[in-house]
Formats: sequence, C-alpha cells, structure tokens
Amino acid sequence: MNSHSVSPDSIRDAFSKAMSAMYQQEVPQYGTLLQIVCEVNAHYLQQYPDTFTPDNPLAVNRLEVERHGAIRLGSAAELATMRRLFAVMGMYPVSYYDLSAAGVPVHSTAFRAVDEAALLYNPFRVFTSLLRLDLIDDLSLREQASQILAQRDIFSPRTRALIAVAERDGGLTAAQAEEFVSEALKTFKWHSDAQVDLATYEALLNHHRLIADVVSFKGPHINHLTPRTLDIDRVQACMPDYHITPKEVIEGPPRRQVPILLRQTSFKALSETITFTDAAAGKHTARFGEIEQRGLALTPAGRALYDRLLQDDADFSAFPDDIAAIRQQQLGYFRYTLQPGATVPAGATIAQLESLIDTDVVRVTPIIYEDFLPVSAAGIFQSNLGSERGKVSKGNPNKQAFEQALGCAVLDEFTLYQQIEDRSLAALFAAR
Ligand code: OOG
Ligand code: NI
Repeated sequence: MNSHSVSPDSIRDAFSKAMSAMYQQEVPQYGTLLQIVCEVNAHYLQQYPDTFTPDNPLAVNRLEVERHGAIRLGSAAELATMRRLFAVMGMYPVSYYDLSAAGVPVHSTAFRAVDEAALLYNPFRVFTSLLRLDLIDDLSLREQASQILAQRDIFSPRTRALIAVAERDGGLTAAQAEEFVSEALKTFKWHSDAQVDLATYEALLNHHRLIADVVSFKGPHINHLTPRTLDIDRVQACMPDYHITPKEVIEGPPRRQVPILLRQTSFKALSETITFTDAAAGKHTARFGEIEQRGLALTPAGRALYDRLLQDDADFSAFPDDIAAIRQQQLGYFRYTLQPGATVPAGATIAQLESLIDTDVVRVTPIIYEDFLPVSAAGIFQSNLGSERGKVSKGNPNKQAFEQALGCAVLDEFTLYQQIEDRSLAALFAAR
C-alpha cells in the first residue's frame, strides 16, 4: 500500500453498503425483509441483553452490517477478473463447493475477508458460482451458450483500469476507491433487457433455468443479499404478515442452545418482466432475499458428524449441545480470552488452560462460522430455480478446473479457523 491508499476493508465496507442500497431499490421486498430482521433482532437483544459482551463492541456493530450476496458467472475469464476485483476489497476465495451433486450445474467459492480484524470491520462476502457448461450434454446448446458468453464483457473499462491501478500501486487513493465502488457496482446491476432473443432464452431455460439466468443477460446481477438475524425461526414466521412468501424449510441445522454453522431461509424469487433482443416480452425469476443465522465454526470432526447426521434423517440429537461437551470432543473452534479484570498467573502455560477456564480466569467464546454449506446452498438454488435435475451430470466435482479458472488455489476454511483459535491462545499466554 502506498501512503495515500485507503484500506481494502473500507472499500469493502463502502461497496457492501452501496450494494445494499442498490438492491433495496431494485427489489423492494428486500427492504421489507431488512426491516423485519431489524425488529426481530432488537426484540431478541431486549430478551437476551447478554448476547454481545460489552468488551467486544464490534460484535454488535457486525450485526447491522453483516450481509452476503451471490452471483453466477459464465466463464473462466469472468471468474479470474472477479477474483482480482474482490482482492481490491480484501476479499479472497475460501473453500470449493460442488453443487453438481445436487443437480445444479455450477461450482463455487466464497470471496471473503480472512483475518479477524478484517472480518470484524465488515464481514461482507459473495458466494460466487461458475456455470459448468461441461455438465450440459446437449453439445449444440453448450456451443451456443459459450459463444454468447464470449461476446459479453461484464466489467466496465474503468473497472478494469482501476483494478490494474490497485495492483500496480498496492492500493487505491480515496478518490479512486470511491470511483471503484460505483464502477464495480455496475457489474452487479440488474438488466431487464436480455442479450438473447426469446427463442434462445426458451431453449436455455428448457435445459436448465440456471443456464438461462447466466447466459441471457449482460452481467451477473446480484441475485440476493442476506442480512444476519439472531432468531431465524421468528423471521421465517413473520414473513407472511408482511406479504412475503418464505421458502418452505429453513436450511441447515435445527434450532439449538449452541447454534452451529449456518441456518438460512429465503423468500421466493420475484417474477420480473424482461425484454428480448427481438422485442418480445417475457418473465424471468431469479432474484430473491435471504436471511442467515450463524453459529459455531466446526472442526473437521464436528463437520463430519454434522454431515453424517444430516444424511441420517437430519436427526441432530447426537450432536452435543453445550459448549463444554463440544470442546471436550473437539467438535468446534473457540476463542480464548481473559475474563474482565483477570490475569494469567506468572509461569502458567497452556497445560493449565482447563483449570484457568474452571477458575474463571479464561473465557471461552465460539468462533463464528463465516462460510457456506453446499447442501443448504443447493436448497436455496432449488427453491428459487425449480428443481429440474434430469439433464445435468451429477456428482462431478472438479476443484482443479475451478482453481485453474480462478487463477489460484482456494483457501482452506479449517486452517483459517484454527489460526484464529491458535492466535487467541498465543496472545493469552504471551500477555502475562
Ligand atoms: C447461490 C445460492 C447459495 C447460500 O447462501 O447458500 C447461497 C445462488 O443462488 O446463486 O447464496
Ligand atoms: Ni445466500
């Protein structure tokens, strides 16, 4: 970063706020959803005033800003440039998600902030999917789709120029950052004019609704944004009172004492009027609103248990539901900090951790899950796209091809959580 650069975190923060304002204008129901979430959260915090501890005020701040969005890209080149665009905002690809297992012809990653300070500043992330034309068995349709995609440029020339400036100078000045936010936002904007004629749209749609959504438009419109709620069951129950139709079930684990991973639900996608290149008018459904409730990040062992229980009729009674048991069985990641006013006795080492916890010197708090769940993501896709499945080759992960398109390897989520836990322990025993 040169001395005039603004921090990538502040660019991400400005971008997520600009995106939210744009989406509220484009999809008024999303504004209503934000209002419901805000009321439910306020009510919850009244009932449970200890939810956020006073010595961590940023945790409360996160509640208001926390959102994720999702886009679907059409080509390797688009994904590679998108990686560079997100890097300007301090967002890096974490995890590989194979959605083909659920009959959705995409594979995905999440661009997000990775270190703790950046996550606290603004945790905005974008679930980014790449269409897999290799899973479409109709060869002529595959060819037609890739030809249409090859003709579009989803980034404005100015966006491309500013990405190059950020890479060259190691950052952007305040004025460049402001321009970057408004230019980059154009890529995510909705276009009601399609770039194909009606017949082409219908051919794509007949194969898979998702293919029509990616190929028919000028750009990868943001297809939903997601505020964070503290009580997802209540928001789900409230939606019909506000004339919003929720999807039938909440994805992810059930309601628990110790929330784990991620629970999500959405409202059904809008049916929107679009015009085709031959002037015909039609309807397209793609854009919706979603809410999420996040809980404890699980270790590989915890995640394996979750995945097994999800398969076994989603009966989660075998997953321990108190922090002590989850820690003992090493199923989750935790942050270890000093209790207010306490000090670690001189000479204490990590070997005394358990007794320091028992004697209220060290406090244990769950590290929040920042990523996504492929089975839940597939459920969200399907509730908004319909669940046509027959024509897509299933269960065909190809992480290598994804990373090649991306231009780098995706980061491993477990390593990132382990680092946060390890650093909290190191700080505790170094602070004496
Ligand atoms: C992405 C769906 C996945 C989530 O929250 O799991 C997702 C999409 O519909 O493009 O956003
Ligand atoms: Ni989502």
